[in-house]
Amino acid sequence: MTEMISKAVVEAENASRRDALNRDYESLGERLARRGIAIDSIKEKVAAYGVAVPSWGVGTGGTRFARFPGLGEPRNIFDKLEDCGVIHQLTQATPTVSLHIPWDKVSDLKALKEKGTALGLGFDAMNSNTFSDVPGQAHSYKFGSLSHSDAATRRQAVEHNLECIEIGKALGSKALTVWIGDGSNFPGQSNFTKAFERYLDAMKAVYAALPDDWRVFTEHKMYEPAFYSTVVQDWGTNYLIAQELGPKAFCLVDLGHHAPNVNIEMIVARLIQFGKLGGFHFNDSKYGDDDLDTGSIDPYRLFLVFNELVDAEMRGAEGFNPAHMLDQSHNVTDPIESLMTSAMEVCRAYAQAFLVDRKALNDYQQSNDALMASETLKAAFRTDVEPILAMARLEHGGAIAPVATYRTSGYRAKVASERPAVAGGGGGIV
Ligand code: LRH
Ligand code: MN
Ligand code: MN
Repeated sequence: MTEMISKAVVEAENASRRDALNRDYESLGERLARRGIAIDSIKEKVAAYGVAVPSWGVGTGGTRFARFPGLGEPRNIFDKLEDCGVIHQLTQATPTVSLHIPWDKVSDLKALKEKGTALGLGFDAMNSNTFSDVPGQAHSYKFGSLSHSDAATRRQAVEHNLECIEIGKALGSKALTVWIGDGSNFPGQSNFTKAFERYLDAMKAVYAALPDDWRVFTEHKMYEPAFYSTVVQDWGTNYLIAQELGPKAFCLVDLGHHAPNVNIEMIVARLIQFGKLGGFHFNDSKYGDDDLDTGSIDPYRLFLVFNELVDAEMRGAEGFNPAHMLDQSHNVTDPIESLMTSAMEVCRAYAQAFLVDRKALNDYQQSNDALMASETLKAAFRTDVEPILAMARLEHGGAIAPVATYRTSGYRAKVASERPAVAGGGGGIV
């Protein structure tokens, strides 16, 4: 096992915080016991939980206006995996990485898999990319991909998805996530029905190539890059796709892909009820698909999503097995710090959702006691579960304080001395 951060640094950092953590854990345990909750059982749930890191998240993002790269930007997929290794080592919450092809240039798959194994990392869902062109590509995706009016372009997009499956097979992945940017910018530009028919046909060809133990996740998004209509624009369309394709097809919910004020937790409940929730792209937003850090804007909404997930987990909802992945873009922070913090926010929401007194909630719902039902959720959300998260990390070799430990380790300065500086520049509109 390759540790990216020296064990001595992690241990020294933990030693300075261990006594305080023990006292905090004991005191929280006592308070939870009064509510009939065994703190160790929540800690075990948290320890067993994992969220995948997006390979595209460890580099500094950008906007269409500009990109301001940080120091030590990863040069290739191997550097990205090392950064993911840091995130998992310190948080013990991110055991897998989700790749994006062809953003990730993968040639030596055996070496890649070995590198992952050495870092204690597996490979989560593969992401295809038919929303941008690569040099030398025969057919452009300017006017769409899987729903393109031209059959050869659709075929090329299908082939790309098949290639992603093949790469994933070699790496041990078990799922393909398909998000397309197809849509239109003008009323009349595209025939809604024909475009969706073409998309379904193309996706059927992708679905037919899925190995038996694989799933395909289709990801909807209301708008962008198309600004008038989008082919896979909402969860209704997404549900239709999953139904049309078959039992291995599920809907992926990216938290940033909904109209403002949409009740995302209710969409999650609906998809669970009808056995079509495939997974998540966690992030946060204020205005649109902002890709802000998970839990940084509306942690209560994240908690309400997890309230639905934990409810389904506890009642053993049939076929319930969603994939959990982060999908965010970091413009002003060190991506490693953002991803560690985000993974911990997801764990926090998960732990808090276990604190909901579900029997009381059910009784308040039955008796239409709206205020107490809401207070029951709030009581769980207001509980500071940090000692549970920190203890779970500590007991599995992680850091009590991941960001502080990371800063002490000097990892960023070290990789900055090895990886050449990347020039910034204008974005797509300059
Ligand atoms: C689209 C999206 C999708 C892509 C990723 C880079 O907005 O959420 O998941 O693959 O961003
Ligand atoms: Mn996404
Ligand atoms: Mn997005």
